[in-house]
Amino acid sequence: MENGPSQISTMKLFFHKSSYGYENCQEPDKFQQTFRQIISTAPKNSEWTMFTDLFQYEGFWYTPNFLGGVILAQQQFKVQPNDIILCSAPKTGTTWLKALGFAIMNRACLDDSTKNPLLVTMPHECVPYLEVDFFQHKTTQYPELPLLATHLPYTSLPESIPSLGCKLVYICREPKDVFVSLWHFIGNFKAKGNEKFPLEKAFDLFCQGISPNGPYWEHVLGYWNASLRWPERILFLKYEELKSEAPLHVRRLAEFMGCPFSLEEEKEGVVEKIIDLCSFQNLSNLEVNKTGKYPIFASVVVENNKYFRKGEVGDWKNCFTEEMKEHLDRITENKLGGSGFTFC
Ligand code: PAP
Repeated sequence: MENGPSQISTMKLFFHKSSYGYENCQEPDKFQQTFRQIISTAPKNSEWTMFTDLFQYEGFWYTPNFLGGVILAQQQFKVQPNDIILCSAPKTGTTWLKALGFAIMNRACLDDSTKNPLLVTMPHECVPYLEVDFFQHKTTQYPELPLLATHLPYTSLPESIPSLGCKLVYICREPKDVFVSLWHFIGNFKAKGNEKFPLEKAFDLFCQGISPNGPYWEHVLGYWNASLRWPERILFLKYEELKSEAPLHVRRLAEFMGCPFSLEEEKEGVVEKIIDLCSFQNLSNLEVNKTGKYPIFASVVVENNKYFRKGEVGDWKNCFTEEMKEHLDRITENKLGGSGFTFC
């Protein structure tokens, strides 16, 4: 299936064709055995007290739920050749990228009515996570949409993704803002003793690379290096650039996804309409995102508004000391220096 504009003109929403379902797990015993074995031997960290323990697998840290999803996805998940995967580390712009990807692909049927999914559905429910939804046999609302998302690092993606040469879009964000966003987000979960998790402790763990799907820098580097090697297959976006030059990057995104804007669409202002539709201002004020809830896992239900906090660049300035700034910048320099990559 091509993802071209001709299909968009059919006025049908795209639906994802991949089958989800633990019931589709061909070898549940194999999965259970591997999962148990990894959990019992993997390095463990119990310091993020509002989460369950984090386990290290293939160099990255996961909660048990996510770890189960990673293993099952690696064992079972088969993408379709034309699927496009939206990749990111947590808190780097995933919700925004999902909204934009979904809007670009379905732009012919996005109006102001309740038929427009983005006005009535949280972006996370429009584009499923391969390591979350597959694992839990959630039925996606859009089963034929050729769009998926993942927080997995490049080196842990299910084999079928690189081998089929699927297109990947990666979004990253400046690490200080990622950390602050993460710290606020985890503050929504009750820490042991009901106290807010101390900023300094969270900072220390993040700097050590111990954070969900961390180390953050290695996550970025994996996709960055892959994007240098396969530029036609991996589009690399930066949150800050998307903020400052949205039209440019939304056009890049549409072109990369195989559905560039036509001259007619350009004249009609479709690019701007998509940007407005997916803006923080618009999405965060929708009823669904103010009052709805997103069940990531059966045991982890998050209010949608927690995914729309401030959406700003540079919020770290409101809670970092000069020493914290220098420390985090030094880590970034040490880890990324020489890679050719710089954050904005
Ligand atoms: P996730 O990994 O848990 O899905 P993710 O969407 O990647 O989170 O990141 C959430 C951040 O994106 C929040 O940043 P903040 O804490 O600094 O405010 C959130 O506000 C921001 N965000 C969500 N939607 C948008 C949007 N439409 N435009 C810009 N930023 C957004």
